[in-house]
Formats: sequence, structure tokens, C-alpha cells
Amino acid sequence: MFSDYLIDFLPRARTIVFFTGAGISAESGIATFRDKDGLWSKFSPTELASVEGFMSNPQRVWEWYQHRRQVLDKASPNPGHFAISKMQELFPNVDLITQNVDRLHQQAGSKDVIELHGNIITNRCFECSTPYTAEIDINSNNLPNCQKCGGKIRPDVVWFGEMLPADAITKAQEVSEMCEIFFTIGTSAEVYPAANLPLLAKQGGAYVVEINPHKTQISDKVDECIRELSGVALPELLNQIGVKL
Ligand code: BV8
Ligand code: ZN
Repeated sequence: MFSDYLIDFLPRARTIVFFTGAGISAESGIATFRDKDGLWSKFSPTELASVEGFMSNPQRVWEWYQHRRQVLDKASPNPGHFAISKMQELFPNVDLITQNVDRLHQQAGSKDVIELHGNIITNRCFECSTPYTAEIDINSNNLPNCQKCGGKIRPDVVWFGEMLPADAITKAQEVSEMCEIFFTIGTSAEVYPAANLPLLAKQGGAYVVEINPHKTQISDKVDECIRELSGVALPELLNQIGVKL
């Protein structure tokens, strides 16, 4: 599955970056965005994952996130998440950058996860940004109000048209430019500025490996394409370097 070059180089690499998208959570039962039965096939991203969408219909957006939280509540990390967590344990300099908001990497034991698009678990006030710390019943549809100003509560995700957390994107760009091996896993590489990271790594001289059952718009720019599910490929990668998950 993986090239002899990669299997020989990986244990010697000084810095490794894993960059993940919705595809790594697909085998945990979390719908991706752009696959045929993905989230965006039913709704348009701008209607639901944007400030305008929330302002025009806060109740609908809130219910969409509550639905995703219900799905996530039944999901657990899959062997792909665990394999990355194991690599972080084994190798000294492994960075993990994710576009995902499901925190399954953290549930699989990964530390210092660089979350480019925030997370779907925590919430804050849409008006005054005060963190909303009261318990939220994921099965209830009622949209809570801020205890400080009465404003509507929103999830701590990064919506389209919103800036990414400056510390997260800066760190992600730095480690991508500096690394020796860069794995881009389960992402269509269509959302910016995250989608620039594999190209930044390539420009910085990294060996770039894509793990994705389908071709993406960066497939012809990477060094190695593994057309396999990440939940199969990543444990196999460990296996090929003599590590049992
Ligand atoms: C920004 C959180 C600066 C919310 C998400 C016009 C106006 C404003 C901005 C723009 C504009 N035009 C372009 C932009 C920039 C815009 C953008 O990139 N748009 C795209 C659509 C063109 N970006 C932004 O707005 C970003 N902010 O630029 O700020 C700015 C500010 C103002 C004005 C201008 C600029 C903010 C982007 C963040 C949006 N938030 N999510 C939520 O989740 O609800 S994005 C969303 O897409 C998710 O985070 C997701 O992670 C991300 C990327 O998708 P993928 O992860 O790649 O998932 P996808 O379904 O696409 O692909 C899955 C892949 O997995 C597939 O390839 C599939 O083959 C593969 N797969 C499937 N199964 C498996 C698998 N692989 C392996 N194993 C498997 N088993
Ligand atoms: Zn408030």
C-alpha cells in the first residue's frame, strides 16, 4: 500500500504533520460535507454554516447543530483516529491539524490538536461572545439565550466568512512549512485557507502523502496517493513500520 521510500523514511523523519478533514470521521458514522450523501448535499453551507445563515434563521441553524451533536453523541473514534494518536506517542515531533469540529481525535487520545474550524461541543453568545457554560440538552430544540446579555447562543465553530483562530492557522502554517512528511487525510482540500496547507508543505520540501479513496484537486500535486479508507490505511501504515495498534 505505501511506498518503500515512505516506510523507510517515516521512522527517521524528524517532523511529521497529519492534516485531517471530514473523511477521517466518516468510518465513525459522521457524514462528510461533499460526498454524495454528505451534509452539503441536503443544505447549502452558506445557509447553515455562516453568520448570515444564523442571522436569517437562528432556530434552523441551531437545530442543524443539535442534530449533528445527536449523531456525534453515538459516534466514537475509529482506527484511523487511534493510529494517529499512537504515532503521536511513538514519534517525538508529530503535529495534528484538523478541520473537523467533532473532537474525535481528542477522544482517541491525541494531544495539542490544532483545530482550524473550532468545535461543535462548546458554545458562546452570538452577541457578546461570553462562553455559554450551562448544560445543553442535545435532544431539545430550544435555542438558549446568553445569561449575560440575553443574546442567542451559537456553537464555537468557524463559519464561512469568519476568520480562523489566528493562533491555530499561524501554528498550522508554520508546522506545515517546516515538516519533512505531511499526510493529508480525508479532505477534499476545497476550503481555504486550510486547503493551502498541503501546498505550503510541498513548497517547504516535505514529502506529501494523500490518504483518500477518491481523487481530490490536490492529488496531482502530492508525492504519494493512497486510494484507501483512512481507517484501513493508517493502521496498515503502523503495521508496515512494525507497530501494532
Ligand atoms: C475565511 C465548520 C477569511 C462549520 C467549516 C467568499 C466570502 C467569504 C469567504 C470566502 C468566499 N469565497 C471563498 C471563501 C473562503 C471560504 C472558502 O474556502 N469557501 C470554499 C467553499 C470555496 N473560507 C472561509 O470562509 C473561511 N474563512 O476565509 O476567512 C475571510 C473572511 C471574510 C471574507 C473573506 C475571507 C472559513 C472556512 C471554515 C468554514 N467552516 N466547518 C461546521 O462544521 O458546521 S468548513 C467545512 O469544510 C468543515 O470544517 C470541513 O472540515 C471543511 C472541509 O471539508 P472536508 O473536511 O475536506 O470535507 P469534505 O466532505 O469536503 O471532503 C471529505 C473527503 O474525505 C472527500 O475527499 C472524501 O473522498 C474523503 N473521504 C470520505 N470517506 C473517507 C475519506 N477519506 C478517507 N477515509 C474515508 N473513510
Ligand atoms: Zn451575550
